[in-house]
Amino acid sequence: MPSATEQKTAIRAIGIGGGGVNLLTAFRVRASPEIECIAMHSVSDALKNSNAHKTFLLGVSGERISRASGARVNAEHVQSDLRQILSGSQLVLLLSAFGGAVGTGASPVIARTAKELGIPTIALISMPFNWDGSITQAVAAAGLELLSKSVDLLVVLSSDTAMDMLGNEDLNMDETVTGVNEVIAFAAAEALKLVVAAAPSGPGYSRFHSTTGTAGIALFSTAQAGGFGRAKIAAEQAVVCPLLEGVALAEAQHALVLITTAPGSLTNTESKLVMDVIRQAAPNAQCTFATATDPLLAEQIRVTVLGVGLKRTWEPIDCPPHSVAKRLPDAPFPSLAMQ
Ligand SMILES: Nc1nc2c(ncn2[C@@H]2O[C@H](COP(=O)(O)OP(=O)(O)OP(=O)(O)O)[C@@H](O)[C@H]2O)c(=O)[nH]1
Ligand SMILES: [Mg+2]
Repeated sequence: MPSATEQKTAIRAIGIGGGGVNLLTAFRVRASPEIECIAMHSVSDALKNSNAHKTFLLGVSGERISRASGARVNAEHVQSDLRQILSGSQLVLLLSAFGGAVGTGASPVIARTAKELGIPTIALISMPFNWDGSITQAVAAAGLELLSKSVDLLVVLSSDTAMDMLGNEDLNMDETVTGVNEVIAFAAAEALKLVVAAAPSGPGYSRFHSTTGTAGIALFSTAQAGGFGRAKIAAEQAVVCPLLEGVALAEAQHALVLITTAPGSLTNTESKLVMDVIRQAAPNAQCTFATATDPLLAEQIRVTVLGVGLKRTWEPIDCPPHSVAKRLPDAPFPSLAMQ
């Protein structure tokens, strides 16, 4: 059982499924050491090389499952253990790559368990690469739909957009996915920092819920600039470069903004300039801003935006019942399954 102090401060980051465990590995390296990282998978081998503080087997058999529905049932079987792991958390961050079985199936169960315990929950989900095909995309979209019912903030990122951001077409597949995971892990750490800074009293996260009872999805965007006019340049880049295509900040109901500079370097004129740009880009949004410092930024400024309450639909397709089961486990990144 956590102590009273731990109960008050515990933030838990949970990586679920193969991609989720990889994302958590990249996240832990850059996250604050007080955050407890827990890797979850239904296959024991997939947890062996995780750098998480704790690992948890999502199911009783430790064997591979081929469909999200099976992974969901497995997670339901261990729900009382999940409750124990989650209880006492002040905030939970779920990390997963959707489109497969474990992450897509189990994440909604974990989110629902957190919700039943009254714990504010953020999920940061990467959508499949385009090369994974439309069935995988549809599986991911169905998972998002379910997940959105239980989380307070659902940040969706495109793996392809993250790959484009790497800007290097000569990387091999492993290097590409490692790079993509670093981009996504950076986004996760930054989004968490932003939510904690912008809603310091914690449970105010529920204000992100719309009248439909769900938070919609949130877009993540960030940009950095230095030199003359740095604040305006960074803000203007941040509003046009979300890590998800098909959504626009203009539609956001809330905009959370984090401005980070080296200590003592941010001027009030710069804060105003940044927020002017954000307000213009998201005219209907309620804007909240927070500041943070990072000595490593030197003369640079970073502007990070979460546009909350967006609608994004993914093409519905008829998913043949057996085609998902036939998908090769962990294709196309076999070597990453062990990371
Ligand atoms: N961004 C990112 N995506 C990944 C990674 N590994 C796999 N994916 C993609 O994420 C989707 C789901 O894959 P996994 O996370 O391995 O799926 P899973 O939840 O472990 O479920 P199964 O492998 O089907 O048991 C697929 O579309 C993969 O292409 C990763 O390390 N990072
Ligand atoms: Mg997998």
